[in-house]
Amino acid sequence: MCGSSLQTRREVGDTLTLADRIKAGEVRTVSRLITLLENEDPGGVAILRLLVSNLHRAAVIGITGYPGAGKSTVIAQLVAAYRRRGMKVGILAVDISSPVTGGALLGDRIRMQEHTLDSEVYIRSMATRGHQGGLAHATSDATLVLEAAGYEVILIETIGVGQNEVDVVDVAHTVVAVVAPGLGDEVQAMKAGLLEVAHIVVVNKGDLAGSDTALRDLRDWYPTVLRTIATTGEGIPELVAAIAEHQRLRDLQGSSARLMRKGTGF
Ligand SMILES: Nc1nc2c(ncn2[C@@H]2O[C@H](COP(=O)(O)OP(=O)(O)O)[C@@H](O)[C@H]2O)c(=O)[nH]1
Ligand SMILES: [Mg+2]
Repeated sequence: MCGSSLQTRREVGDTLTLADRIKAGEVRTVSRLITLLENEDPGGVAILRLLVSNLHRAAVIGITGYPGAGKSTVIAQLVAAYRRRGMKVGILAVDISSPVTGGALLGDRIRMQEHTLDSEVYIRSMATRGHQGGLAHATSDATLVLEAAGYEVILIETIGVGQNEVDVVDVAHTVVAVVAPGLGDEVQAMKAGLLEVAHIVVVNKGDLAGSDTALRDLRDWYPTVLRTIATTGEGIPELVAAIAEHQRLRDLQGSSARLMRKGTGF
């Protein structure tokens, strides 16, 4: 009896210590907790419960699109832009193709290289052995961990195919769909799917032939369509501004919804 209550006390103590380490932004503990949550570990869930009571408000931005559209390159540019503003940035790469080919992840590492030595940038590829939808769940949990650790911007990279990905999109406040010219059929397919949930559409590879046509075509369908050349950074300030504007409108809507609820006594 006595032994087990001691044990429990020690476990509670561990939980508190780990939670404090996360709040202090200790990167190793952040990684350890995300792994526990990927494995649906009850101890990890207990720590997360402690953390969510006191969250910072991070901007959570989903970057979706087909492989090769330039998501990672756009993200590397966004990271640079947010770092110039002194913000702490977390990146979650939810790339279901990576465990199969390994290639996408390697490519991402190369594109993110300049940021990997920056202690204010956290990069993690997500994996889960859990049930269907587990990836979306683990990503949502990881977002909370990063918020608790003081990350101010969280970028989630996903491939825009499959139900799992659309679930991940639910985690993000602002969803940016990245398309590239020359992927004509895929743009058509995306119109019926992921583009529907996107708040901002980016035609990347604006230096390639066909980008004008893609822009014109998409502007018939979506209010916010931007052109970027992620390899040079062209169009990135406009994308940062569009994301900020979307978050501002969303926050306004959120507070007016709260006011309405107050007004009607709910
Ligand atoms: N020409 C051109 N190539 C680009 C641009 N953005 C990315 N790329 C290239 O497209 C390839 C795929 O980019 P990546 O960011 O890995 O795409 P992801 O699979 O969507 O993450 C890489 O070789 C990039 O260098 C761009 O604006 N113009
Ligand atoms: Mg990528």
